[in-house]
Amino acid sequence: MTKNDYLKLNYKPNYQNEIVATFYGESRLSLKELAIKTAEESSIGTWTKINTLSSDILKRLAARIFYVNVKTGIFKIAYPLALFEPASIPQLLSSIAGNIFSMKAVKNLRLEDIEFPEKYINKYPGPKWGISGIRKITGIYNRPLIGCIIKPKLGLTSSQNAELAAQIFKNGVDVIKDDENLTDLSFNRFTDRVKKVLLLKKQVEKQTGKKKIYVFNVTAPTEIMLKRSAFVKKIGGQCVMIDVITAGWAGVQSLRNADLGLIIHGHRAGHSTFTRNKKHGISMLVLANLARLAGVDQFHTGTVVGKMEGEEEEVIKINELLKEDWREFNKLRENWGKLRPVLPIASGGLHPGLTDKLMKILGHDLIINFGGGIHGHPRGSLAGARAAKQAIEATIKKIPLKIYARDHLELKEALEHWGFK
Ligand code: RUB
Repeated sequence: MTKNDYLKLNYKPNYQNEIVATFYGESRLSLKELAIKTAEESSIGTWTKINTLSSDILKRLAARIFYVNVKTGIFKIAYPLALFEPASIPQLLSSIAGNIFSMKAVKNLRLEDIEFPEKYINKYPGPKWGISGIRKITGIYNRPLIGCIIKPKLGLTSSQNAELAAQIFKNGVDVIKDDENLTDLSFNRFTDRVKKVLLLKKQVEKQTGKKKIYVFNVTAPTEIMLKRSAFVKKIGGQCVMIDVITAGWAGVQSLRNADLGLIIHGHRAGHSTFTRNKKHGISMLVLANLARLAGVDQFHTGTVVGKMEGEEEEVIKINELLKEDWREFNKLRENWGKLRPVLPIASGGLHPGLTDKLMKILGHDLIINFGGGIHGHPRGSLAGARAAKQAIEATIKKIPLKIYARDHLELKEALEHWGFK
């Protein structure tokens, strides 16, 4: 085995037949040597020459490093498609995001981006509903969906939860969700919550003539999660949430593959354990790719202006990736095949005073989620729901929040309470 088996700087990747991964690396070795170790360990090689690795295997399956930039620390590797099992995110990650991070040679290593051939993409189901499906279900086409997270995260009984949801739905919110850690707890049993929420939601829909969505958090070991999702479906729900990192991509795929016809909401709690360090780990952009492949319909991607880390350029790029049918930012790439676009969710630390800035940055194809920004309103959650709706209305009408607040009391109170940007 020679270095040149992996290092092919004149090689032009074949985007129809290879998965291309972009890495950032730092090492006591040269960047080229780090790239070679990465390419070996993530495809077919190991730390020493092995007699079982024939020249034929090497020729067919060795990953090829075709780009190394010592100034930026970036290197790119093309992997033959034969290295990957179709439609298996676990197998994909065990290859290109597995052992490599543990190598002693690595000081820092980050999987920055990943590009898939269309034929690989098309083996995945992608979202069942996607943006157009969700908009069709809700009948909302010209504005972001207004979302609310029930707060406190944990503590309400199933009846309190259902009552609160019904009141918030009545006051203009389109989508209400369980928080990431609300699953099946002694004081709020999953099945009770589903029954009670859906009963009241039906009544509100009758009264208001508007379709509402409640997002039930089904996160659990896979077989339990599937049972919970089937229960939601049976009782007449349309949407379930899975914490994609803590439940794992196999769980997400199993949920999608069960094809229950439910909207799948992807929460990303825990992602910062490996996305936040800009030098090491896996980028949020890569996770967005995985979410779309696995078939999440709506996915948390960040707010820029809220409480969670996530820079403007990065969040915009992630949202564009989820929404686009064609990857505009690199024409060389393959498109998303038959996979539907995913609706981005802006969530975390949002309040009515931030909506115009948020929508200026991230546009209208969004769910805008408020937790504290509704339940922390000085006159309570119902006034908070109205304030959130008014803030989005004002932004859609291109009226400054401060002006709109003159004859919208709840918005005025919210702006006085939290300020605005
Ligand atoms: C929001 C909240 C969500 C975060 C997740 O509550 O707790 O779980 O949005 O973050 P609040 P992200 O509105 O009170 O801040 O969407 O960035 O993954």
